[in-house]
Amino acid sequence: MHPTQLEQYRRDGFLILPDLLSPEFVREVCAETSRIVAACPYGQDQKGVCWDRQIKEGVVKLSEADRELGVFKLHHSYKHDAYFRALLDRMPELDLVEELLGPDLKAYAQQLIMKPPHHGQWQPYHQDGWYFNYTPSEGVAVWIALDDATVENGCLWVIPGSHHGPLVNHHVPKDVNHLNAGFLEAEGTKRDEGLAVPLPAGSAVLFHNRLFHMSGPNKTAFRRRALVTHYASAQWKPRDPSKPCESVALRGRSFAGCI
Ligand SMILES: O=C(O)CCC(=O)C(=O)O
Repeated sequence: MHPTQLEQYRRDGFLILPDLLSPEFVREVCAETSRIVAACPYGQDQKGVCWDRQIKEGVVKLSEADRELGVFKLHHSYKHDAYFRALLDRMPELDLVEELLGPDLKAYAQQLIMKPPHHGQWQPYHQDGWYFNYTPSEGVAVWIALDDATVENGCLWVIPGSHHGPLVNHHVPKDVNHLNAGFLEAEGTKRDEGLAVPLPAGSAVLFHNRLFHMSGPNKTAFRRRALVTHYASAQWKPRDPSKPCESVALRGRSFAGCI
């Protein structure tokens, strides 16, 4: 990592990584995603395939040809699928992440987030560290656009520098219908603040896990997909040892009593 990139990451809490994935790599990940969704019964959450709440509640009905547009997330597909497990070791950001987190590196989460055309939901401002059962909250996410991500189709928004503050409480927003499970809003954030991070397919944003970030609704006729991998140090401890704490060792050592 260039010293100016490191300085920028420390100051702003995020860093743009242009052209991180080649167009071939992007196509491959999208094809593997289609394979997984095709094997999942319509509207039934299974093996990490999470259907949009509007599909499950029948608010939106899709034809068989469009079924893939009803899934909003593949969650931890590495647990269920050899391709996605192997993908964790192939991610091109690993060297950069190792520079930030040290040589004992774990993947803490793997998500493929899809915002369907027209009905793709808004995801409120949140801090990923609030969801994650490890301390210190110094983890890193790498969010890679698999389609061109624009303001219109729901790109990421960030509040630069917000990672300098602590983790705050999150709650279910009361004024939003059909929000997907787990979409919480960080207290004290305003919905009209922040900086949009539009990215062409294959480019990425790396960000700190206390950075407030959100994504808007998809108002276009085209979906917006992103591959997000979250990283932590194998030396960190579970925040609540009584709760499950799953992670995958990628590099270096593992430690007893740690994540
Ligand atoms: O891709 C999105 O729409 C939101 C992603 C996000 O907030 C996250 O990965 O924590």
